[in-house]
Amino acid sequence: MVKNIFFFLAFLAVLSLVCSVVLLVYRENRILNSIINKEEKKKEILSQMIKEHVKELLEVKKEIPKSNKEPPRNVTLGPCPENPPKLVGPLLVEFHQQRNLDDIRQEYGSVLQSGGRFKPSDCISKHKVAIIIPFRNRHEHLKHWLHYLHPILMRQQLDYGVYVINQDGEGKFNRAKLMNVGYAEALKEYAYECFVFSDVDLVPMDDRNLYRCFNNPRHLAVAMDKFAFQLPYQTYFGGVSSLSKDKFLKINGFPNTYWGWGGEDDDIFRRIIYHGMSVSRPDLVKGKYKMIRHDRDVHNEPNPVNPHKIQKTKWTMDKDGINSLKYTVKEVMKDVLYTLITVDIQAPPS
Ligand SMILES: [Mn+2]
Repeated sequence: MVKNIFFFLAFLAVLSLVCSVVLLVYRENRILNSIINKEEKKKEILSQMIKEHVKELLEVKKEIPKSNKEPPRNVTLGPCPENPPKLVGPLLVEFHQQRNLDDIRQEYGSVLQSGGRFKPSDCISKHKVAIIIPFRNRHEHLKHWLHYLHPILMRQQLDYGVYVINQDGEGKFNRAKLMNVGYAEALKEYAYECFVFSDVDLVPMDDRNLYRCFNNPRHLAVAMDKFAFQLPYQTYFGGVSSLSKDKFLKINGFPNTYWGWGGEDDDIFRRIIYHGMSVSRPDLVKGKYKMIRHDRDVHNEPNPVNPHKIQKTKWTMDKDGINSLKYTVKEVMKDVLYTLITVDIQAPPS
């Protein structure tokens, strides 16, 4: 009897041992299986993610040439960065080669809108800039200017338009009055907030010289080759300058009464100082300019009256300016590279 009980107990012990071993092995297996399963799921998710990413990349790659020209309408663009990322710094500028308008149209026409208008395609520019060029009979210079300036202004990510203000007739030339006309005419087309006034024969030699407006009126052409890359005198404001719309209005625009060559830029400098502002400038490296060599134009002789006129700027500036501007538009011509506005500014005969 005792022997039987002992055998039974022994049997039970062996049975429970076997059971627990079986259970243990089963549990281990399950844990192992679940680990293996998890790993496989992870692998699957990862490979799915990689597949989708590659698909995305391929799609983006396909879209690039399209988005350069015309971004999809439903995509909201962000603001352009404060510092344009594609500037290259010093530029090679030369005027020996004859330029052909058709070549320049071929090169930049596809990214411009009629009238020499441009907006970056990949971001919203906060610089709405009208470039104003006083002009008469300088078509060769204009070709060089367009050839060099369009790509620079594009790299600077400006929302810009080019306005060539052509003085009609053979009377005395008036640079400052033409610039006033440019201001008024450009504003009829678009809500420009900044105005860059440039002579047609001046090309910047560094694209870091930004054609935009700053807190103060800005003189850009600080280091011209014809002045040995130096400022000719401390109050010089000639060649290329920029003023925001409100600063331009604050000084009542430019004088209308400087006929012939000289003095108007000094008058503008005085207007700025008399209105409590100062002039900002780039440094002499970024502010380098190359001027196209030329003889003095006919009907633009130095006017001996002008040097005396600037002595009176303080008393004349509030009545001679944008508030007294009178002119007649004769013709507006839209080229893809620029807008040409021919105006009668009631010039005295020369
Ligand atoms: Mn010149």
